[in-house]
Amino acid sequence: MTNVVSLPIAIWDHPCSAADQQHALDALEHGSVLFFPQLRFSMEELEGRLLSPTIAAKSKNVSLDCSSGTLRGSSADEAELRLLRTMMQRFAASSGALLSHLLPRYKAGLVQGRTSFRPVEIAKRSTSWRKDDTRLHVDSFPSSPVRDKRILRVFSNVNPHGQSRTWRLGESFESVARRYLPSARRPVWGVRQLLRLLGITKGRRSAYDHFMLHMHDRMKADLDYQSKVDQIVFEFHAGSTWIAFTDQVSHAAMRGQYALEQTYYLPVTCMLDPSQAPLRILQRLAGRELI
Ligand SMILES: O=C(O)CCC(=O)C(=O)O
Ligand SMILES: [Fe+2]
Repeated sequence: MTNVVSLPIAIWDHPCSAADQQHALDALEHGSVLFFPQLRFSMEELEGRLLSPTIAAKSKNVSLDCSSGTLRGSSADEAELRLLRTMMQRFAASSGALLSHLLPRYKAGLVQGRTSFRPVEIAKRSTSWRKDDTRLHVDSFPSSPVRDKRILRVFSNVNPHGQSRTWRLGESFESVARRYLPSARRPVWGVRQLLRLLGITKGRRSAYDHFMLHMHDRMKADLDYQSKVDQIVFEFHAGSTWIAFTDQVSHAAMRGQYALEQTYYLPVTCMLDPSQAPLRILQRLAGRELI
């Protein structure tokens, strides 16, 4: 079962003890969620006007590509867009500072992905079952293959009314894999090359990506599994932060409004113990390379 491991860190850009670093690395790589009950992301007074679901056009979140400054998914006016960009860049920088102090081992390999702001109440969103994050799943994105990389995400609940963000956390990655891998078909020859040529995937979808998508979909489609599998409910209170390898941790976001999230990609080879990576676990179970 997925554990939640708390750490008493309260400042984003502050040295961490060697003991905290070791504890954090170990917990994350073994599939726990790292929880920082006292690590609040503070918003400036002016940024209060961003706390409205209408900031996010029709999508569930606004996303920022920090390298180009491109914001997607917002219908805000110019002044609000500037505020939004500044706030999200500040969150991206804060999450980067936290990771560099807490997980220095990863520093050389981490690649920054998108930053997202999630101003819409999860429980009120309507989506297809495949995009429904209220169902337990491991992260895998159809258009963004990761191949030999992990997905590491930093979340912060910035709800101004004291509302928690409620997640369910399910069984270990290996248990999920043992359950759903046997029913997976091998990728059909040529299809992955075609997806890439047509620009449907950004880069080549590896066999690993193919099996991860299969698991993501089968978990979400299996309502019996959703209700019966061993799981816990965890409330991330307003003003708290958490980190997880979301390609490994079985998670579902049930309720909550106003969160920030920063995605990072980490090469499996940068892990202290790469044998814990979903890629290596699936390769072991499949008895072959999946890259
Ligand atoms: O917004 C959240 O709290 C998490 C949703 C989710 O499953 C994800 O972003 O992977
Ligand atoms: Fe997810």
